[in-house]
Amino acid sequence: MFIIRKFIGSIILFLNWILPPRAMKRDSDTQKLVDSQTENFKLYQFHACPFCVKVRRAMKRMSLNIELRDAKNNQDIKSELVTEGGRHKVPCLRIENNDGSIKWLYESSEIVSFLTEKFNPPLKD
Ligand SMILES: N[C@@H](CCC(=O)N[C@@H](CS)C(=O)NCC(=O)O)C(=O)O
Repeated sequence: MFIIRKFIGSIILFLNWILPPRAMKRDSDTQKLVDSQTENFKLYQFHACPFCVKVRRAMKRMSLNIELRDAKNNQDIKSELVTEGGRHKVPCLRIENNDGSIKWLYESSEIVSFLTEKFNPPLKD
């Protein structure tokens, strides 16, 4: 099972590498503003997890510079995720709000929707 997972993970990483998403371009002031907004976000993730690759690709598409935290190999980060977030499940986006409150957002689709709504909302008529 471990070997199969490792094999699938490697294929996903390889496909991700040969088919990188196109990053959106913003003018530098807008990108700085976006960077300041994502400064308080941290993505807890595993390098070869397909759901994490999905979120990282969405981040790349939207040119979001969000700190990645390795919850597989780094024991401190892993226990932070479990004790503060509540579950050892990745991906998980740690969102620190301006008032200091913290939200731990699990589920890749939820994370992608949250980021898309905030940084790449669909055009309205
Ligand atoms: N439905 C979840 C699935 C996430 C998931 O299954 N993540 C796996 C890694 S690929 C995980 O965190 N497993 C916990 C563990 O290995 O301890 C999502 O879309 O985010």
